[in-house]
Amino acid sequence: MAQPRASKAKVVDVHTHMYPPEYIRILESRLTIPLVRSFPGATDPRLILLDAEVPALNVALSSGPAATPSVLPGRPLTRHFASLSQKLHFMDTHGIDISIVSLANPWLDFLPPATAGPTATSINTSFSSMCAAHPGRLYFFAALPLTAPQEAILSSIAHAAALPYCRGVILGTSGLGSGLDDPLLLPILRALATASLPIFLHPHYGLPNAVFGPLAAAGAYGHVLPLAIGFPVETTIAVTRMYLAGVFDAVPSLRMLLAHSGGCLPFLAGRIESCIVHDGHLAVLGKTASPPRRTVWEVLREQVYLDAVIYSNVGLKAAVQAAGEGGAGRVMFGTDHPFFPPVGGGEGEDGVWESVELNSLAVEGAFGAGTPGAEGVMGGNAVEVFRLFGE
Ligand code: 5CU
Ligand code: ZN
Repeated sequence: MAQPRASKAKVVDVHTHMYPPEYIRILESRLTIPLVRSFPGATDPRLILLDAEVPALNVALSSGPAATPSVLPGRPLTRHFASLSQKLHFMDTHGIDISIVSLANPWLDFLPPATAGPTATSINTSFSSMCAAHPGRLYFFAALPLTAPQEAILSSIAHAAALPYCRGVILGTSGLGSGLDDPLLLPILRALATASLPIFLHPHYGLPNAVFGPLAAAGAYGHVLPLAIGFPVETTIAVTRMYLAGVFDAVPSLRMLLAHSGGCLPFLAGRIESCIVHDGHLAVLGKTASPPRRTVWEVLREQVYLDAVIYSNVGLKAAVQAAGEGGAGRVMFGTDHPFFPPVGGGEGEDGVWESVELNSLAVEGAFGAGTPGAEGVMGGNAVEVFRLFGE
């Protein structure tokens, strides 16, 4: 991909994150994950987010305040995470016309109930101001204070819906603490659907560290298992639980954009559907349901969009097929910036990122460069679905 493009079709990044400076200050003040820590000898402070990074954090902390740990925990907190000018530079470098920016994980999930509401207001207002400073180039998905009482969450939704550049909300899979199939979450999901705010569903919690084994805990496999396997499996389980609990039927106007092309859903939807049909209890419920039970495939095609952050045309084709006839219209390009920078950091971060190229090449590989399908996935679909018409 990269500049300059002959085509006038818009390129839109629907999966791109920032931490506004006030959020970084919260992370700097914390003693448990998520947190930001500086270590002697390291160029950037370290951003430590995931449970899988706790063993390395503990080793680093036990080496003492003056010592450089042999393995630095987490990832560098580069200038890309909080800087708006860096986001715009990244967009320009990669030929991205419009970004729908979202707070990165773990959002406000860890905040005490009393501070979650005001923090959501402050963060969403910051995103709104960033967008207003670059009209037509930036929109955002708002963060919700899910640990706060229900009234505070509902007021936060109303606040977000009234912000002119807000195009949805970003949510993790924990819901109010018991997942997205929790009946107590239904009023929140209904409020989002009524406000026409789609959910961008994004993983964070992954799988328990024990699943990955002792070598992973000792750092031998880096971040590969939690990010490449834990994240997509988390998304798959969360959405399947919603489906099994009937959430999509209870809130039929709810729309969701799933990160990383829906995790394993495009590949596993057939097996999920077959397991339902062959499960005595669910099969009976399905046959007597009125209106008739929609299949997993139908829900995917009616209420779900998928991003194209999958890094290969094999995965991308599966996503497009899972999205059904005309499925290319439900799949949208993203970068996951500022995660996955070029290895080595420094000046390289100002150039073209391999992680972005892999995703744009996957779109070209799946559809052919410059075809209507490719242009839709690269931006046209997002313009329509998220109404990115420049207001
Ligand atoms: O590299 C990572 O850990 C991440 C992350 O935490 N969140 C994300 O969106 N992408 C990559
Ligand atoms: Zn992401």
